[in-house]
Amino acid sequence: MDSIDLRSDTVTWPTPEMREAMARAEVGDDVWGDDPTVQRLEALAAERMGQEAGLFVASGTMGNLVAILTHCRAGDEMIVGKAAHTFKYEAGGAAALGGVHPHTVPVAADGTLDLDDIRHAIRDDDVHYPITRLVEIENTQGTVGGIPLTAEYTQAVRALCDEHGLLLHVDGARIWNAAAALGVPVGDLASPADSVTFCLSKGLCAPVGSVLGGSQDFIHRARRVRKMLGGGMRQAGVLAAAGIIAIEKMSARLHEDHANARRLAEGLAALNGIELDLSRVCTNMVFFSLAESVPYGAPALAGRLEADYNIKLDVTGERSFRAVTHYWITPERVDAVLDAFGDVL
Ligand code: TLP
Repeated sequence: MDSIDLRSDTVTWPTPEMREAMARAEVGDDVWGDDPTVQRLEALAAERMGQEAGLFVASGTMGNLVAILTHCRAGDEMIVGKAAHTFKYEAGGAAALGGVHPHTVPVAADGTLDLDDIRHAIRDDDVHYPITRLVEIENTQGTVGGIPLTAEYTQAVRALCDEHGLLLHVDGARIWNAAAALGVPVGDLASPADSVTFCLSKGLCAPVGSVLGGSQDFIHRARRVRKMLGGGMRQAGVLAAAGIIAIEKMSARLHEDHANARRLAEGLAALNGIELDLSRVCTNMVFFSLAESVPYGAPALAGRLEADYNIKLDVTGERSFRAVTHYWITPERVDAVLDAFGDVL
């Protein structure tokens, strides 16, 4: 990767080992249930998540949508964070394709949905109301800083769902980052849920795909929904082969991305003109902004860094940025970014 691309961990290229495994992958028609590599990936993912079964899907967005459509019927309601990816960035798919009504509650600075807010959002049985069916939480919570949600919090939401007969979905796009940051097995964060999605194609470096986990019965029903959405793939083993390496090898190195995020954050925080709260850097995301003293905005600075230094950043507002570290961002590249910021500011 020539550029220093910090826009997201979705930009990661597959590793040489993945490309090798993809070339050698044993394949079959997965819609017929014939692809042994997809089956291996689904079983491995389910085992690590502490779920009974897994389903390989094309993306995190598809995994969340398949989960919601499998759990809910049109007219049901899902309680979800106002800042959740599913609510903000999935093209309204749950409402458009499933008739599922999102009931949003605030996301706290620590990435959690307040339990009382969830409790108050749960509807009584009244003809005026939709039927509350599902609660969704996001781990790590991306928009508030890539903050990991603990196993204790996840258990508390589980208990609340049980009290009210509700289902729990975890959008665990970066749940492996959460597990690495908290130092717990990923199953501790994923197994309390009725369903969980995680992405192979973000920090884990696979080129395509996510896995949805849940009970045997849930995955059986989800498989039909995936087909309905056009997501039944054929010789998908070439993709699943990279996913197996993502889980077995790449999940074990995410702490390096977190250390690089901290290195970047500490370096940026020390520069005049940058405002950054170091206490919020927990995983592989660094959010920061330009101080009032800087006479230009984020788009101009990002343009300059790209044109002159081949550095790409995610501009999140007039004066704000997100930088995401990943496999292709080494400590040397972090230092090159800090030098470039030092020159430009
Ligand atoms: N997030 C992307 C963008 O869409 C914002 C990113 O660069 O962070 N859940 C969460 C928490 C996500 O952050 C994302 C992608 C998804 C789901 C969707 O995954 P994909 O892109 O595979 O559909």
